[in-house]
Amino acid sequence: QLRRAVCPGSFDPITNGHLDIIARASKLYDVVHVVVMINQSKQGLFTVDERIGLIRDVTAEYGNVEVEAYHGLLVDYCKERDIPAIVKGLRAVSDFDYELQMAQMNNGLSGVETLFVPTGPTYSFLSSSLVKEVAAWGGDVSHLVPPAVLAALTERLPGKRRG
Ligand code: COD
Repeated sequence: QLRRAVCPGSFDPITNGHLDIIARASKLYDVVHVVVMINQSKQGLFTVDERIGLIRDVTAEYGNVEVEAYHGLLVDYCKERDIPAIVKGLRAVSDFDYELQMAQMNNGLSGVETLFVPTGPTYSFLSSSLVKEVAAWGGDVSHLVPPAVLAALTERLPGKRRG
């Protein structure tokens, strides 16, 4: 049986921090499911389909990453596909509190395990929301996101430059 894990998130958009975790998970598991969890109360910069397209684009080289969207509880996604593990990145102590709560809730709901991978130190300050804010003001984010994401950001945010 193939060993599978899920890397869930909003991925609005995917950053080099996400990609680092996905790449490392792809070495540990036979198949990594990257899942864009749909949150209807959160309006994204990119549509769910656009996010999926970008993730597929930048993870294609790993060869064992599958990308899709899911609307519902993460534990239900795992149960439907018989996936026993969630892999999450931890950036700092500030992530730990909320991530621990979710890990314990998810384990209590279904028995699914959460494994934490420490972020690469160069990505510990990196989040999709900061990337969007810096890019919106014309700041350079080329070292923080893959080239395809940089191009998508530049196209989506051209009018918001400072001035
Ligand atoms: N370095 C390392 N890891 C990172 C970095 C970075 N710089 N940035 C992000 N990550 C990792 C983290 O593990 C993070 O959790 C994950 O990538 C996704 O990040 P985001 O910002 O795209 O996504 P979030 O934090 O909005 O995702 C939250 C979930 C969608 C995973 C969560 O809300 C969820 O599971 N929702 C589904 C509904 C559900 O089941 N709710 C009950 C939860 S108990």
